[in-house]
Amino acid sequence: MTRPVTVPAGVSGAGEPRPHPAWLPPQAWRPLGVRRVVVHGDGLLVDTVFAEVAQACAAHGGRVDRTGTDGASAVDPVDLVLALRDPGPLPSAVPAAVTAGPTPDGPLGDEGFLLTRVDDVTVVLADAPAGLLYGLFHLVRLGEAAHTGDHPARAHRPALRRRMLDHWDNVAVHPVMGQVERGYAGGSIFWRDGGPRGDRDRLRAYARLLAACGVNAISVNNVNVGLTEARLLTDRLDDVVDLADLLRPYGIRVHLSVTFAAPVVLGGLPTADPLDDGVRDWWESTTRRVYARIPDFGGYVVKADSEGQPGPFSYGRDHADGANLLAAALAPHGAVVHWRAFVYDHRQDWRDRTTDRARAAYDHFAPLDGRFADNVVLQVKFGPVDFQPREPVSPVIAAMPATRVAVELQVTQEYTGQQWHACYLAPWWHEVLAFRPWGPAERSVTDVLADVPGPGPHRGGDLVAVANVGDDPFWCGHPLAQANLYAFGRLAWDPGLAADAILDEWIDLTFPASTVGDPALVRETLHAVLDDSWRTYERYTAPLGVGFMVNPAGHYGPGVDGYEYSRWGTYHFADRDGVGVDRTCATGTGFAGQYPPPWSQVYESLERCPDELLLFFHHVPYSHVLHSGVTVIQHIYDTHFAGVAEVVAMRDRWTRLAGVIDQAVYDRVVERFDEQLRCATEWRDQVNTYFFRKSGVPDARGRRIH
Ligand code: GCW
Repeated sequence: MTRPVTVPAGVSGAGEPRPHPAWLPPQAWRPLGVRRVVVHGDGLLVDTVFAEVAQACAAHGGRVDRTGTDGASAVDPVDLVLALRDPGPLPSAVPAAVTAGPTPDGPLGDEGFLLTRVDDVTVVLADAPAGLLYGLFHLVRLGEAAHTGDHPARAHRPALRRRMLDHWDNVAVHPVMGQVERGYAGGSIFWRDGGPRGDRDRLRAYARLLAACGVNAISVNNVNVGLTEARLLTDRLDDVVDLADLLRPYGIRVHLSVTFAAPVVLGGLPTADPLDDGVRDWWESTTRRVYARIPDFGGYVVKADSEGQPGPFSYGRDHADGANLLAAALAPHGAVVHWRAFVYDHRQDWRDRTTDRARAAYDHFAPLDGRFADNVVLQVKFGPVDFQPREPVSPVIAAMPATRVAVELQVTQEYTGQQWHACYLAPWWHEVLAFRPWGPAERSVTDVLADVPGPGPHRGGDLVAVANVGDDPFWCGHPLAQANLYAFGRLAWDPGLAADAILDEWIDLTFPASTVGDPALVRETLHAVLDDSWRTYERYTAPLGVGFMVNPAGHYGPGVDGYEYSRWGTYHFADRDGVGVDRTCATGTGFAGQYPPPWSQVYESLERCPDELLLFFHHVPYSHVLHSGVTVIQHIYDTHFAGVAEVVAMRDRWTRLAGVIDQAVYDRVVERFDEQLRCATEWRDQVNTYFFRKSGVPDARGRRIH
């Protein structure tokens, strides 16, 4: 049973180091905590709101009361009201002007809230407890501004209904991938050495941080499901119940990654064939048992027929058969299955030029559009290959108008510096979400996910990301990687937010002015370091969208030919004359033709293809002149020298914060910058030398190439 929450007071469980407060330090609560506050309404999440306000007031000298059913309270006068509109009368402290006015732009829904300020009273109204919780965190974000001047009534609602993090955390330590697959922040916050980790304070603190940026769903185990993890669905369900209880007070629903072979490996059935009645019954009864324990369980995440995971192909069935099987078991409970579209041949022969991994998701799934049940969410990686620092947006998003789609981002920095490199990813995600698959006058990716009407059917969907959190004291290894987690939640709530505005929010919360020596310098430095850091990373790594020049052992650092003769389908085809993958319809793999016009034509055309994606779509000679006016080979040299110079500048900028911010944060970032510079230099030298040796073309500016 879930009890009302005890707000984490900053002290962690026995023997555990206290984690960094991230974007909820006590000082961020001060503007709210000095007020006279009334909380009105019932329910678990209203209890959370009350507990949060009470803690803030206890710390900062304010007062809070909860109204009775008659709307009366002991606090009078009142500066702030947080109230559910239903049931019963609103607290008398709500100014008449607020109650009289209509809600701007329609109903508030399950998670929305209305914020206004008149007659010196700030009012947050919601129709459901989650709305009140999000309203509370919005006040924290606004700080003092929430309590000054007049605010015309404004409704706030999330653009996307599910804002979800997938943890690739293993219960049992995997011999190769460890406790967290592609995790760069220590161990798992959920699991340790085969069982629950048991740090309940940290989990509560995590739930709270996530709610404060808008996340409302978590999958708690890796999509590669081992035998131990499979059992979370059955005899290890208690562990999941426990997590659900901890996360629920912050409006977060738990999801599980399950293995498609569960009926065989857990149920002892001879088959997992999706059309078999026994298999269907097994999933239905197993799912019923989950709901008996976790009534608000979110659903399943499935990686099937992918990188060795079992799936419907083994039974001659397709992925609509597979996904619909689980969807049918979940439908009576109002839940969804996130079915991943990351299906490709991971045993490709590098000699085979007819197979193109980029094509695979579309080839598998586009023909199935219209066959998926309403509660299937097809989870598509944002790009066609694999979370590279630069890829075109996946054509699958536009190809499946009759299917719900979730776009999957990667907050964990598998291919973007593994939380040793400062790489603020919000500008990149913003670009992905703003992409208009049908051309500039048509809907964007956000519109597709948010269910904005357009021509043809449309179903709406989710934004999902692979989490970057572990048991590290700074949560993310790199303290500045916290900004990525925060930005993911905020973009999922409001994909229209600008990356630099999100960074400002994060700076204000994480480094409150009262806690740092020189707030203006902190802001200026963090912007200087982070605003362009993704592009800097791109500059010193694989050029012009070609991707996958990483070291195959761990995906960190350069390995230009590391994947060139492998089975993974990620090649750059560099030779003495040129580099890049011909994905045109005219002479290549035809991938460009998977886009609707105008993008199919833009990408097909050597002249029109954007520079940053040139080598993703075309194989060109080193002498090819880019739109920027320089040749491909000179671009490679220039960007690699520039990228490293930028890292030097970032590192130098950071040192200005010595003595200005928290010493531990400062030191950890210094350590990370030293490594980023070492690694970026290695990237520069290996990439430049590689292409100099291949092409024989010297650097026009005569810089040192080894
Ligand atoms: O990017 C790749 C990773 C794998 C991961 C896979 C996936 C969980 O290298 O570690 O497996 O993607 O998304 O399933």
